[in-house]
Amino acid sequence: INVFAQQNIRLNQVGFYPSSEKIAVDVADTSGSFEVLDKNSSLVLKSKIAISTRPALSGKRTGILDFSVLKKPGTYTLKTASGQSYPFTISKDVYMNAGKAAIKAFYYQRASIELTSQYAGKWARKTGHPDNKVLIHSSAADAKRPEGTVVSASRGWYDAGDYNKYIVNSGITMGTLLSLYEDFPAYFKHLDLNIPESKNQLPDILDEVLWNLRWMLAMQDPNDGGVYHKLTNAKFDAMVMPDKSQAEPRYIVQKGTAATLDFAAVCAQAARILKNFDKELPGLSDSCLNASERAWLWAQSNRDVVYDQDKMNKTFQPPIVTGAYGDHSFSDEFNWAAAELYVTTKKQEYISAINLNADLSLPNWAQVNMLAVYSLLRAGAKVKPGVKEKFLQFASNLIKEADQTAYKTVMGQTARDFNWGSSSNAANQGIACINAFLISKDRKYLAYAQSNVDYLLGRNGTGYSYETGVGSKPVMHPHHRPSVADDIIEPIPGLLSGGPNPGMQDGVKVPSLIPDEAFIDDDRAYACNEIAINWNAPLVYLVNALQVLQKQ
Ligand code: 9MR
Repeated sequence: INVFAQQNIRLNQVGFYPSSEKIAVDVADTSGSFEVLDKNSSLVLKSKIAISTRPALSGKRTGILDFSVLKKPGTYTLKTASGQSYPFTISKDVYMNAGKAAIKAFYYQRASIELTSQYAGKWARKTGHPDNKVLIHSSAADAKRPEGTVVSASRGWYDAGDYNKYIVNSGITMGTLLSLYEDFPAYFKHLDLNIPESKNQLPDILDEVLWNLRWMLAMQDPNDGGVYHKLTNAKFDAMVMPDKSQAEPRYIVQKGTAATLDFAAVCAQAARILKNFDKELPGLSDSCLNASERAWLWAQSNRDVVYDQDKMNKTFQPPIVTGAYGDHSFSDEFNWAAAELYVTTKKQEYISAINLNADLSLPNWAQVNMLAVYSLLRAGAKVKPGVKEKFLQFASNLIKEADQTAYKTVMGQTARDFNWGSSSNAANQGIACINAFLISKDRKYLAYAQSNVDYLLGRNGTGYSYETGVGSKPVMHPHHRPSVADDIIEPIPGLLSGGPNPGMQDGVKVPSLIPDEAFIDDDRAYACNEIAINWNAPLVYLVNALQVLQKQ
């Protein structure tokens, strides 16, 4: 098979549910017909290629192949004048593996634990970063915890391709995973991820989340309730395995308003979920709520403590030059923390603290209003009048021109979708569609959510599946220290590459500056091919939610 011709047909390289919409895109053919062949190469369907309503960001139109009428489970390929596609499957459990792998990726990101072959297979590795003796950095020092105080803050997930642990980015990540659990608890009751805790009474996804929650709890200053911004090396490590970078001292830096409120939100949400597991985890739910309310109080009297790393480095030693996650506006973090605290405690003071008058936008590490919206919607339409209507308006805008685009996806309606971590925009758009479906029961939103799964797994401007280990042409060289340093050909599976970003902030030249094609599968290219927990979490949500909903 001619691999170049295979790549002309862009499609979800995993496949489709029997009932879902089935679209592929031919970037070389815009007319004529296409064939669907079964695994014996027998013709099962022949139909016309339609030309896309709008050109792609490249300026070219594409051919749209719609074979939604095909519902019979099996393995197939598509054939056009320009080539033959990778094989794909139609089955009722089609995203089971992709969904589980994306959650399991968090296990591979665990700090402070050895990954044994029983759970990690060929990606077994030694313990990295025990983090039981980290130092209070000068920026975080006070009378009770002077500079150099030794603190234990073990566990947690590595943020991304690097080995540092950042509260702000953990916040949105945890909120997304906990929301997935809250939206579909029955599905997770028996989902086995083959992690060390799989045999206990807790759903595996919660066991995984607990690994990070316990670290987060250790990042709260016990003396005043404020939460430190991050636990980090002074500089990024070389591309080495976790156990090889442990000689570097690790620091806990300055407290901040964003970190404290994100922490408050996560702990409040965790508190209400863990209440159902008080027998298995005595007291943890109460501890979480207590931690959350103390954090909230700290933020009430520290409403505007920015984490400005450059400014910090002018005063404090040693300079810290790892990821900044420096947010400057906190109204959204106040909203999110207040919403989670309200849903958990039903105390009036929290609902009164929520102000969602600003325009809604998709969530990212610096903008978390939408996480407040999701939790308020889940709690019921009456909780905050107007929020439901406002969100449905947002959702209907979000999908407005998706059908006209060259790839027929919600993703990529504008070039602005392609910034650092663009794959997470696709996944978060998909989550918004899922939420729109959950509250409206309008199935068109499921089809739009599906369109972005298709985007992530191959129906896109590069032809890559952005989830490692999934599909026929997955990314193979993500900027991810263990995947680079472990001498194993395949990267760790289930990780989401950041995706196209013409910014080239890493200095690595991408082959094209067309926004949706500005990508290179190169492990030096951290601005387009790193992985990160806040990108993986929405992938986890989207793929697993569809797995639940499309079966119904
Ligand atoms: O995802 C972050 C992106 O929005 C920022 O533009 C970028 C530059 O500040 O940083 C990204 O986050 C990185 C973090 O700072 C350090 N760990 C790796 C993260 C993903 O690249």
